[in-house]
Amino acid sequence: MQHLRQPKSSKNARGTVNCDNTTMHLLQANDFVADAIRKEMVERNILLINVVSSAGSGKTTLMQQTIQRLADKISIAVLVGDLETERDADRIRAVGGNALQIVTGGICHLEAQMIWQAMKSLHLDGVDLLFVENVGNLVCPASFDLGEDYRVTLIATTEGDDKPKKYPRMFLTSEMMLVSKCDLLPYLPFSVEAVVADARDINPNIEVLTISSTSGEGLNAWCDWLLARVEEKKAEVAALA
Ligand SMILES: Nc1nc2c(ncn2[C@@H]2O[C@H](COP(=O)(O)OP(=O)(O)O)[C@@H](O)[C@H]2O)c(=O)[nH]1
Ligand SMILES: [Mg+2]
Repeated sequence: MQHLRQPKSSKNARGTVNCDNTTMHLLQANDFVADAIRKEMVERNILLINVVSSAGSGKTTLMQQTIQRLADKISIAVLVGDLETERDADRIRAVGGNALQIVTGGICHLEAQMIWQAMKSLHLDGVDLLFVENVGNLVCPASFDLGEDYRVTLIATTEGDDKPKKYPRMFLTSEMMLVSKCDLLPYLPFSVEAVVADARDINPNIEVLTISSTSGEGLNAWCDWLLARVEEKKAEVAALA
């Protein structure tokens, strides 16, 4: 089942090895807490999705749109990580979302321990879907399993279509790639075909949706995907009982 699969940190990008050094021990400790989160999410019957991307790709805007579109169908909570400020949590609360900000104080990614602590301060009773909006970059967050069921990577049309091959681990460890800001495609030298081909060369199983939080394109498909995953998780949890 999805939530019992191998930790993300055990997946290597092609042509790399894990060295038994300090970083490796840190990741092992992280995976230990990530497993505890996974178990808690099963007990609470909550789907956990880790949303990652470069800074400014449209994660918070997508969280806002998703909460508004699914408000009458499922209960969503958001943990959002940034180096400083509570701005993103404020934006999510402004559209009626249940959000808590994790201020990392300079750390470039979220770790499972941070999620574990923050979860205890978030009202999770009755929540169906917990989003983690990770700190914006395609590097460090790739290595830290947060106990998520799914990892979703946004790649904005404004970033250039060469990113999957440059930051392979993020695409290797993601189940879904959202090509965001597709409303800007007419103005940019960005090939959706090329970015999908590169991402699938790294991870043949990665699902892809092209979306725009501005025009609304692709958001119905995104919301349908989320609802299907929530239902799937509930069925898996029910089968365990
Ligand atoms: N044109 C366009 N702009 C977008 C879209 N989604 C977000 N933005 C803008 O991109 C900027 C960064 O968005 P934000 O959601 O804060 O990105 P985050 O840093 O990944 O959370 C903001 O100015 C948004 O208004 C989109 O689909 N199309
Ligand atoms: Mg944000």
